[in-house]
Amino acid sequence: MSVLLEAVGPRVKGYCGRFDIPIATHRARSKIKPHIAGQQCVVRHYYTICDTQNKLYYHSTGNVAFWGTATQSSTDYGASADRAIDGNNNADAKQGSCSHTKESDNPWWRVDLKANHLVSKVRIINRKDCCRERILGAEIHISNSLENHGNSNKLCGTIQSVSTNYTFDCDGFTGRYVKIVLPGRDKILELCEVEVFARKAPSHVGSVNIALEGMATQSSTFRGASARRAIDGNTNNNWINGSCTHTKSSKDPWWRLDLKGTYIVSTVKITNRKDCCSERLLGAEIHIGNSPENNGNSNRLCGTVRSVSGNTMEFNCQGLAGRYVNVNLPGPHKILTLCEIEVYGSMSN
Ligand SMILES: [Ca+2]
Ligand SMILES: [Ca+2]
Repeated sequence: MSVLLEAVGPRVKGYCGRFDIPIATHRARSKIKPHIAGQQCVVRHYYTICDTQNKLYYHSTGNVAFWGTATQSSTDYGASADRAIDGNNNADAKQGSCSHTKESDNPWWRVDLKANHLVSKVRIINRKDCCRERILGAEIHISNSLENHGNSNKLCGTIQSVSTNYTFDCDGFTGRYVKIVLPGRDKILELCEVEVFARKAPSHVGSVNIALEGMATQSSTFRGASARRAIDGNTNNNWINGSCTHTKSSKDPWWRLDLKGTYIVSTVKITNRKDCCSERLLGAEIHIGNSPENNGNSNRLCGTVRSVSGNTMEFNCQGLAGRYVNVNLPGPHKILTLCEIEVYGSMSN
């Protein structure tokens, strides 16, 4: 089988055309060198490969799971984890291209993408010759570390119906590991293929407060206490000093920061008002994403204010990506006051 290659971008030199590579075995790795930063190529059939100086390289915009390493909690019938990333979508388990754990509690499967990636979609091919319902309840987690066995990470989705394949929109998630967990007793996890569509994230996550460069708005403004005050670089949290925002008392008030580009956010810090009324912020939610829908309040949730004090609170957003950072306060008759919002992250390129 051959794969049609086509190159874009000025950095790609050399031959690009129709290559005969052993995709028939779907394990061409030994012949293909890993990603080179800055190189841009596109390819059909999920394989993103380009040739320079007689070496094949790929650019991680396609199915990057294919280039990862897979592992699982246990293996039965020799159906190893890497069968789910062999590039072969054959869903008849007897054909030898599906993974299979032993019957066990909370079985899992995981692919290591070898670097932090900005994930857009995860596609899962289920077994179809039998046992399709076994996959029900499986969860897709994306994380950048294996701390706490990779379970303290972000949930992209849960399989809730019996089908032959599933596509999950994981836009806004970044991570190196994609893990599929099947919670429950005496479960068997079988995956015929897992495809992860993603591109490589910058290796360095900034330590600069990017909020300062953004533009702030809010649902309403009380007595001139504008949205801008939460990004004026001043964490003074005494209202009288004029560096805290204040909406009118209203239903679901919100504050939004427009970063004017997509950033991968590691941390958001909120400085609450201290001279009074700290409890008003209870239940406030931080959302991050690219959608302006619902004023940005429907983007992915980074965290919720569960306890308040007059001090600065820190939220780990674990690499959620987006242009908008929102703080909204669900409920009737609410007042949203923020003395400072700091956002730490990097441009996603
Ligand atoms: Ca397979
Ligand atoms: Ca301020």
